[in-house]
Amino acid sequence: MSDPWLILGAGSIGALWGIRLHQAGKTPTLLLRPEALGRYEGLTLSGEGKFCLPAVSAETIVHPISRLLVCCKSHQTLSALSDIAPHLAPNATVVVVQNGMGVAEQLQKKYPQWQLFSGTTTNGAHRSAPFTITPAGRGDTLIGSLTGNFRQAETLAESLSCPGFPVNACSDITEALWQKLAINCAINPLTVRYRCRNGELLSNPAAYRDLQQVCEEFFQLSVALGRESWVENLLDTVTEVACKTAANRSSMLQDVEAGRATEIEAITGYVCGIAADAGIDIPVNQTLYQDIRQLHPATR
Ligand code: KPL
Repeated sequence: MSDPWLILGAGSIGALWGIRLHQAGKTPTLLLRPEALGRYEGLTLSGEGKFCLPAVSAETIVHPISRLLVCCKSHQTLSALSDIAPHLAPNATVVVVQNGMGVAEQLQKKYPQWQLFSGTTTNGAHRSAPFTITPAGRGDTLIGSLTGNFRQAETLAESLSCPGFPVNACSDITEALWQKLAINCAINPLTVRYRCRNGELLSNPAAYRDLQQVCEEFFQLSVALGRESWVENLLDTVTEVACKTAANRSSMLQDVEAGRATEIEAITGYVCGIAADAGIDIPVNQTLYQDIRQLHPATR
């Protein structure tokens, strides 16, 4: 039998996933910082109660970690992993599921010995207090290998899949990540600009004009990269997601409202970097990038 998963990042997605795995009898363990471990008394899921998943901190781990599911925010990942890297087995399996792009590639360069997988989820949840979450709509989760090992991704998807949190393997995870990046690029920064829920981006004419422009710029960039087939009908896709998640506050708006750093670097910042390298002008995205990174000094 394979080793159970350690989950790094007990935010909304990490906690929800952990609870669903725990309910399915897959015995995940939370990996917390020592100060968080001191406060931890179980995870609470609104409407369902308390779940006492085991939790450890890296310092107290006896055996090297062989399977790590990383659900922390993109801007926290590199430093969190450099703290725990000495506790990982040399060929550990590491699955990184978060918004944005770019972090997994950096991890791959820094830790070539790990078996690295990347993932994306449309499962919704928000954290109302530490270790307390509310689910906000069921979605799909895809994981895949950045180096294309589909068989291994299938095995991992099966072990991470559970009722209430289905996981599938994806043969081209870069395409799936690019599609989710397009959605986050359109919705997240604009919900911050207009301080609104996702659905209001469709009913506010100024916000909707911006949404159209962000999508058009993202599409033009995709054309320049030969990825246009990945984001055909982007505005329709974004409109559908904004409708389905109409009542949600985007994760970026939640971060801004809570005074936390946002994922703007891994979302719009990543796209602006790619556009600059390709010599493509994306002014609406550029302005959003500058505006949002100024909101929280730690983002810079
Ligand atoms: O992924 C999201 C987020 O808020 O980060 C969307 C899809 C925009 C849903 O809120």
